[in-house]
Amino acid sequence: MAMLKLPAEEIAAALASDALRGWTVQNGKLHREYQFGNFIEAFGFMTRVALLAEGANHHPDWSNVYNRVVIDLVTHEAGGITRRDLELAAKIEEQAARR
Ligand code: HBI
Repeated sequence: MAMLKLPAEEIAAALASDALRGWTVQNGKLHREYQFGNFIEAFGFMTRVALLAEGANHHPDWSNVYNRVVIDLVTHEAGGITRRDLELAAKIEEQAARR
Protein backbone atom coordinates (compact mmCIF):
# COMPACT_ATOMS: atom_id res chain seq x y z
CA MET A 1 0.00 0.00 0.00
CA ALA A 2 1.30 3.43 -0.89
CA MET A 3 2.28 5.48 2.16
CA LEU A 4 1.04 9.03 2.49
CA LYS A 5 2.95 11.86 4.16
CA LEU A 6 1.17 12.76 7.38
CA PRO A 7 -0.14 16.27 8.05
CA ALA A 8 1.98 18.26 10.52
CA GLU A 9 -0.86 18.33 13.09
CA GLU A 10 -1.06 14.55 13.11
CA ILE A 11 2.69 14.26 13.65
CA ALA A 12 2.59 16.86 16.44
CA ALA A 13 -0.23 14.95 18.16
CA ALA A 14 1.73 11.69 18.00
CA LEU A 15 4.88 13.35 19.36
CA ALA A 16 2.88 14.66 22.33
CA SER A 17 2.09 11.07 23.40
CA ASP A 18 4.07 9.25 26.10
CA ALA A 19 5.01 6.54 23.60
CA LEU A 20 7.16 8.99 21.61
CA ARG A 21 8.64 11.06 24.41
CA GLY A 22 11.94 12.61 23.32
CA TRP A 23 11.22 12.48 19.59
CA THR A 24 11.15 15.69 17.56
CA VAL A 25 10.93 16.65 13.91
CA GLN A 26 14.22 17.84 12.43
CA ASN A 27 14.71 18.51 8.74
CA GLY A 28 11.44 16.78 7.91
CA LYS A 29 12.35 13.58 9.75
CA LEU A 30 11.46 12.09 13.13
CA HIS A 31 14.59 12.58 15.20
CA ARG A 32 15.96 11.19 18.47
CA GLU A 33 19.32 10.83 20.13
CA TYR A 34 20.14 8.14 22.68
CA GLN A 35 23.10 7.80 24.98
CA PHE A 36 24.20 4.47 26.43
CA GLY A 37 26.78 3.39 28.97
CA ASN A 38 29.30 2.32 26.37
CA PHE A 39 29.74 1.22 22.77
CA ILE A 40 28.56 -2.36 23.31
CA GLU A 41 25.29 -1.19 24.85
CA ALA A 42 24.76 1.25 21.97
CA PHE A 43 25.58 -1.37 19.36
CA GLY A 44 23.44 -4.00 21.09
CA PHE A 45 20.51 -1.58 20.91
CA MET A 46 21.25 -0.94 17.22
CA THR A 47 21.31 -4.68 16.58
CA ARG A 48 17.88 -5.15 18.17
CA VAL A 49 16.51 -2.17 16.22
CA ALA A 50 18.04 -3.54 12.99
CA LEU A 51 16.14 -6.80 13.48
CA LEU A 52 12.81 -5.11 14.10
CA ALA A 53 13.39 -2.65 11.22
CA GLU A 54 14.10 -5.53 8.87
CA GLY A 55 10.97 -7.29 10.12
CA ALA A 56 8.92 -4.18 9.32
CA ASN A 57 10.81 -3.58 6.04
CA HIS A 58 11.27 0.00 7.21
CA HIS A 59 14.77 1.22 7.98
CA PRO A 60 16.27 4.09 9.98
CA ASP A 61 18.72 6.73 8.80
CA TRP A 62 21.13 6.61 11.71
CA SER A 63 24.64 7.03 13.03
CA ASN A 64 26.66 5.90 16.01
CA VAL A 65 29.64 7.47 17.76
CA TYR A 66 30.89 5.37 20.71
CA ASN A 67 27.96 5.39 23.16
CA ARG A 68 25.64 7.68 21.17
CA VAL A 69 23.08 6.72 18.56
CA VAL A 70 21.33 9.35 16.42
CA ILE A 71 18.21 8.21 14.59
CA ASP A 72 16.19 9.87 11.83
CA LEU A 73 13.05 8.28 10.47
CA VAL A 74 11.48 9.20 7.16
CA THR A 75 9.69 7.23 4.47
CA HIS A 76 11.97 7.66 1.48
CA GLU A 77 9.40 6.53 -1.04
CA ALA A 78 6.85 9.06 0.29
CA GLY A 79 9.35 11.92 0.69
CA GLY A 80 8.20 12.59 4.24
CA ILE A 81 7.02 11.23 7.57
CA THR A 82 4.33 8.53 7.42
CA ARG A 83 2.54 6.21 9.82
CA ARG A 84 5.39 3.70 9.29
CA ASP A 85 7.84 6.16 10.84
CA LEU A 86 5.60 6.69 13.87
CA GLU A 87 5.24 2.92 14.28
CA LEU A 88 8.98 2.31 14.01
CA ALA A 89 9.70 5.16 16.45
CA ALA A 90 7.35 3.57 19.00
CA LYS A 91 9.06 0.18 18.62
CA ILE A 92 12.49 1.78 18.96
CA GLU A 93 11.34 3.56 22.10
CA GLU A 94 10.20 0.23 23.58
CA GLN A 95 13.64 -1.23 22.91
CA ALA A 96 15.37 1.78 24.43
CA ALA A 97 13.22 1.54 27.55
CA ARG A 98 14.78 -1.89 28.25
CA ARG A 99 18.26 -0.50 28.66
N1 HBI B 1 12.80 2.39 4.74
N2 HBI B 1 12.79 4.43 5.79
C1 HBI B 1 12.47 3.69 4.73
N3 HBI B 1 11.80 4.27 3.70
C2 HBI B 1 11.43 3.54 2.61
O1 HBI B 1 10.83 4.08 1.69
C3 HBI B 1 11.76 2.16 2.60
C4 HBI B 1 12.47 1.62 3.69
N4 HBI B 1 12.81 0.34 3.70
C5 HBI B 1 12.48 -0.54 2.64
C6 HBI B 1 11.73 0.08 1.56
N5 HBI B 1 11.40 1.35 1.54
C7 HBI B 1 11.28 -0.83 0.48
O2 HBI B 1 9.90 -0.90 0.42
C8 HBI B 1 11.76 -0.58 -0.88
O3 HBI B 1 12.52 0.47 -1.14
C9 HBI B 1 11.39 -1.56 -1.93
